[in-house]
Amino acid sequence: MVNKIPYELITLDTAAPREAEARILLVYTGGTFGMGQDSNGALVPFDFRQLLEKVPSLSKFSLQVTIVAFARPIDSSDITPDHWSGLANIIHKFYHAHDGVVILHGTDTMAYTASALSFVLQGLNKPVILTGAQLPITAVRTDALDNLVTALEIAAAKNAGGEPMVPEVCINFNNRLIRGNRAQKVQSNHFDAFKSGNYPVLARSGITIEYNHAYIKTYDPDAQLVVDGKWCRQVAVIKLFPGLCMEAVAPVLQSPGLRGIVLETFGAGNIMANNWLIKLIGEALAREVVVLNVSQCLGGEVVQGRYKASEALAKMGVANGYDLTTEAALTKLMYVLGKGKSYKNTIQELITPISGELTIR
Ligand code: ASN
Repeated sequence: MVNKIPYELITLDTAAPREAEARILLVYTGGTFGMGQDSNGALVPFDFRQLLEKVPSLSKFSLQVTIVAFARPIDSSDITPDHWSGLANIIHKFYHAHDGVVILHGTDTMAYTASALSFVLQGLNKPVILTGAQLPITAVRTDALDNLVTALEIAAAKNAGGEPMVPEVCINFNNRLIRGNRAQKVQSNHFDAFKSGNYPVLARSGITIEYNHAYIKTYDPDAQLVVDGKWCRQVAVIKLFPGLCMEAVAPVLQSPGLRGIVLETFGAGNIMANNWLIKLIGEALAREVVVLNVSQCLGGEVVQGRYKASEALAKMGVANGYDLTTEAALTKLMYVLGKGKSYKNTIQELITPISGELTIR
């Protein structure tokens, strides 16, 4: 991967002159979290050199924090696969010298980035915790402080044997720790922005942080971090709805460069018994376009063949997306197609869990 994002490096030692209990890499990408008001009251990115001033409680931690702040912080609507690669490269570069990573990211596309990182960071055995905020750090009622402080504590947490408590990519938000590739943004107004419809919460933070150990990825001391992703961008999402017309989807399904489609179906994977749509999907499959079936429901899974309305998809060779979120399905499709494997192997890899993103019952 070649993607490099210009950034500023800032170090913060809240433990000095003692030795820090943990070394954390804190990557600031942008989003609402880091906004401050300029003299005219306009929201502008806040200067991370002032982090300790804005969050004095950080000095109670015994941490050595390396801050990598994007030179040009972005709203997460502007995140691209190049940023996923850039983030993965930054994590790889600083990995060995740190115990955990916290990424400050806008909430709008955080679930996509968390999913993408969970695939591209193969052999990860340290925490990578994404967080952000619904209100800027400078706002009186901000959720930024709680989210950041808890994310740092989780990224630094070790069990009695000295192993990282959560060696995987997660989102920490509003006192809940969620597996990154199971998360979806469900709220744009309230603090409770993320949900995981198909996988239990990995930790809840209240007076203490209670970890749900049975559902957290097991630590592998021998794992070696490898970052090797290329993203295939010739993909699309088609969301079914009653009344969907051929003029709207035919140009997508017939597009010559198309390599993959995430088909957001009804309920347990159902589609209308519509000849033109089934025919178009069949023609795309014949051109070796991968079609991955996920449900529009927040909870539950696709079971192709449970209803008559999904039988045709199974017979045609549409891949069963089980309980994948659309965010995880799309980023997985981009990641797996990017490897350039055969059609058969690509489909096999898509329906096999890579980092806990789907459950096969
Ligand atoms: N538009 C912002 C972003 O995703 C929203 C937020 O961070 N709360 O960058």
